[in-house]
Amino acid sequence: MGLTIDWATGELTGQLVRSRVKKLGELREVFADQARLETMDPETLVYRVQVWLPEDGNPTGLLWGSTTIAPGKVGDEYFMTFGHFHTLRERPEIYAAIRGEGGLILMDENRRTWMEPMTAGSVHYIGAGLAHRVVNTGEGPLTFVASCNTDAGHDYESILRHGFGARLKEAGGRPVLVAEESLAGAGH
Ligand code: S6P
Ligand code: ZN
Repeated sequence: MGLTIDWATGELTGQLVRSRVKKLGELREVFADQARLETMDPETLVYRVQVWLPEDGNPTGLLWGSTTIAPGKVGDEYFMTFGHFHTLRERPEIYAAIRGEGGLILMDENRRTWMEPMTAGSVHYIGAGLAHRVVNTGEGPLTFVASCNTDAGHDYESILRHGFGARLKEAGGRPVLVAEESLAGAGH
């Protein structure tokens, strides 16, 4: 089908592959430390997404994607994806990490939030109705592949408004999932 993946880097090649990048300036709302963000270059590349979409006209076809998140932090919060629910909440997704170290943050509609560690070879089933975001806690790039139905859609608006229920931050040299409630209590 004219699509290849380089398993070392996650790079997709093929005529139907579309690529997009997210820079720090487009992710202002998702990081907690706004003062620190102001001191950083908004052109900093945080992640790159490649998606292959089939052309079979099947409304519930399957897409194949690859995302690479650069290493980095805004203050003590690691670089991460924007995160989203699927517009069609019943649509699940599968992620599989191919390099790097990090965490998949999952959140249900009641804002209950938890994390699954990601490392080369870990496979993650994102059940229906769960918001998902990936965080790079390592020294190098974190890459994962993804597949879900092409009609799933992205609901970024809910994340923009309410965020996730917890953040992955560095504390004492290691990643710690910190509940937003306690952040609010601390005056953030
Ligand atoms: C699509 C899938 C991924 C993400 C990508 C970037 O359903 O979950 O391809 O789009 O990892 O994340 P985000 O939150 O910016 O779409
Ligand atoms: Zn998704």
